[in-house]
Amino acid sequence: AAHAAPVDVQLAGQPSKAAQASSLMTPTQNIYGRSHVSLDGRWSYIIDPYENGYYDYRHTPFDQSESGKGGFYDDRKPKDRTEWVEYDFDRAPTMTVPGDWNSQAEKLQLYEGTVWLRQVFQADPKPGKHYALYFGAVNYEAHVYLNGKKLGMHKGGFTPFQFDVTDKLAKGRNVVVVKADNTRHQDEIPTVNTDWWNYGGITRDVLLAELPATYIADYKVQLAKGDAHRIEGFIQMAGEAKAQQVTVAIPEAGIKTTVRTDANGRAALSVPVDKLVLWSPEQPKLYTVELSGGGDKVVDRIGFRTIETRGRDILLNGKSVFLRGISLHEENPLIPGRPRGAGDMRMLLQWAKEMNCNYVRLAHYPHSEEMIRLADEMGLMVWAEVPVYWTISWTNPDTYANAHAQLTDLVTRDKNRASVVVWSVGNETPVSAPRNAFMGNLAKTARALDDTRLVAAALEIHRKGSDITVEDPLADFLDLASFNEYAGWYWASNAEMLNYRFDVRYNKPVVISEFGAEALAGYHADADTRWSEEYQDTLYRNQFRMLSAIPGLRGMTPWVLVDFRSPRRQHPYFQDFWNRKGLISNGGQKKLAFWTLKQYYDDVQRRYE
Ligand code: GCB
Repeated sequence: AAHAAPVDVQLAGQPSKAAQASSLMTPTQNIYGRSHVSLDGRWSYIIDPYENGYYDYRHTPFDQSESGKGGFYDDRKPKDRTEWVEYDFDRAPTMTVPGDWNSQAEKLQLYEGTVWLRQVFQADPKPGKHYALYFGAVNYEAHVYLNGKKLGMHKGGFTPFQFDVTDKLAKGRNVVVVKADNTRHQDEIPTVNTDWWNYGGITRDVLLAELPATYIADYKVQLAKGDAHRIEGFIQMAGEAKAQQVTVAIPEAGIKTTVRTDANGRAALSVPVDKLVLWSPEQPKLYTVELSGGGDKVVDRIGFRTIETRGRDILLNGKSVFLRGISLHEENPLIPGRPRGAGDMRMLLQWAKEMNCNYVRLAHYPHSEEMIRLADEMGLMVWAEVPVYWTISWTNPDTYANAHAQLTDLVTRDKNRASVVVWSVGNETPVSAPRNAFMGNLAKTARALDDTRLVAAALEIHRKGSDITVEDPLADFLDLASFNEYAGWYWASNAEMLNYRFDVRYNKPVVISEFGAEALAGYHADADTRWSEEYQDTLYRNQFRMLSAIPGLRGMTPWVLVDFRSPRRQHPYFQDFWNRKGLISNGGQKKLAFWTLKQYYDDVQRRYE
């Protein structure tokens, strides 16, 4: 024990106060619209594969010891030249936040494990204000410390979380340390097996927000389900005096209404409206919405539209619409890595617009809030999804609770975004009784949280002879018949696929959530040669022929906008860790099928006008 770090005695099974305490709070709605400073920039980091900064040499967490001391979150310096300290953030390398770590150091490209990140910032907390430390996303498990004290832990790589730091901020110098761990586990969401890169780190913005003593914590301001003449929603106040008069104003539309929140800070909102210019891809109208009350004021940009299904039709603002979509990952292939700002995201969405899309599937996890706000602005409808993907631990109640929390956080964050028209509760999950219960509950949850949007999941197909069917009890809970089908790629070839036909028996709109083929940009051959642009292009043409025969076809999101990184893609020449199903290469080069899909969408658009 001669070289053990100083630890305190801890009684077995009794976590200290430090370990129990958590300042986690529900993220504030529209955090970007609140007074804040950004803690983005260069953060110092320490790679810690053995979690040496978290556990002592007996593998007891330092923060479960009485003093809570000894971990790297102490950001310790030797007091003098005699003292022993084996880490030093000041001499450690730095990386950009927001940004995944894999793309920022060679040592980290394939790394899965713990990295410590530290930022130093100045603060001047004022009495009577609330302070919140907000993280847009950390993949996957984050332990956050402020000035050596633990604020709490959060799991889930794609949803925001926030800590109340009102009594914890120091005047002057503050140190925030994050232990980010992207290790995959079977019982987590997502689980161990995915077809995308497990980018680790602080992948979205970090903000310190200042809020008044009483403040508007959350609100929903949207059209009522299927009713273009009524705004419905709620206001949620938090802080000292929660019962308040709150005014909601949309000056441009001549709307102003006042509600009274109850002792819990809650008020329902219901306002008749007429003559609103409705949001649509053709005219993505956003209104300035002002909420004020209790000494707080917040301004948002909100669009208003209705989305419904009727039989096999999808109605946007009461009019039949075809979802001309494309699937995409939240990855900038040019880095390659997670987008580091709105410019990266705009590039991706602009590519979709160039293909004449009016819709995107943001697969397979919640993309950043900025992405959704851009979709609002650029006029793209959105399918938003939680990473309930493939073989989840369906019978583990903790796993369900985690999926439920991620879905709740997604809906909570994006409920005011007109662009979001579909909540997806998962992708390609194998039918079984426990899975049906798990995902059925998620679908009910999505609907209970927000009944103004469609609820869907990407289902799987079955083949019987030459018939392709979709038989999934989960469909009863869903608004769309959506499924992934890899005709021409994982089964059958270009030459064979037209011998099959779809037999989709649901009286629901059919929106194909995926099809596709891999092609290495610039590799040219005939339409029967795998990996060639011609193969991919012909597969798209064949797909259009097959799919056009489905009576209820109302949209599609082929897989995928851009080549993306995946550890599962190991062909040394054609793939080299890239899934090549992109219509655009990782270098930004458009493949033949890009133009073919655009052509198809141009034709569809003409038919729907
Ligand atoms: C799928 C998955 C997607 C994969 C894709 C593929 O069905 O939903 O995540 O990347 O197939 O390329 O195999």
